Amino acid sequence: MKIDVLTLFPRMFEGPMSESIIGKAVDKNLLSINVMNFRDFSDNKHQNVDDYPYGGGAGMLLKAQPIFAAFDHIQKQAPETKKRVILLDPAGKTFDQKKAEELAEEEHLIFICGHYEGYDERIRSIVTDEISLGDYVLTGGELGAMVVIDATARLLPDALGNQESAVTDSFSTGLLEHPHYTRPASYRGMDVPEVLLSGNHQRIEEWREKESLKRTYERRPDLLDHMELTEQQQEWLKEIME
Ligand code: 4GS
Repeated sequence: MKIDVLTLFPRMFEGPMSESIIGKAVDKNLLSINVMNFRDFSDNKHQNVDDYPYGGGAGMLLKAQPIFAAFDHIQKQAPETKKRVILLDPAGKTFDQKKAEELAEEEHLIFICGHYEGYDERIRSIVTDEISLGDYVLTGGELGAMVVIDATARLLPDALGNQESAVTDSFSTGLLEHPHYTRPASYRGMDVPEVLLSGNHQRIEEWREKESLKRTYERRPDLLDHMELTEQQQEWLKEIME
């Protein structure tokens, strides 16, 4: 997968995009990330990238010109690839695992990170996806882009080592994860549930599934609304609710 990022603060990406799983995915050539300062594409002698809003009002807006010029440059470098152009914006659709799975199928992603009050509306004409991180205000789109890249890139084939698994993750199963324990069996008076020490794999699996369901019901009942539960799960859920 190829990723281009348009930002005014390229250094923000240095750490997060070179460490851990994402760093390894880059090293393994599963992923290449090119971070560009779109100020370099300004046609203005002061390299301005923002301007006052028509009609007046508070704050500055990101100009269309530097973004279009940077986009043209990318288009020229890779004319053949199908591109998704992602704008980080609070007005976008809230990012979720389903979106990460969808983006992980793509060949080429371009992220546009704004700073300022907003974007010249015409920028949206090259955008395919508007994504919001959530209902809060950030200083810019950079952290949002990094979150989307992180969640997406770890889903690329071979990005995760044997130590991690995308299959049992919360949200890919539809349920939150069951409680986990590691050694010792007793710590500060808190004991590991007996079933996990029993060696009975069928009982363990059943306990985990039930705990998963229980945790989801208690903490994120909204997740259950969109799920097809098996007969067994429906039975357990009834038990849990009583
Ligand atoms: C978000 C968000 C955001 C909006 C950027 C005000 C600076 C700021 N971007 N998800 N101007 N939430 N952007 O708050 O993506």
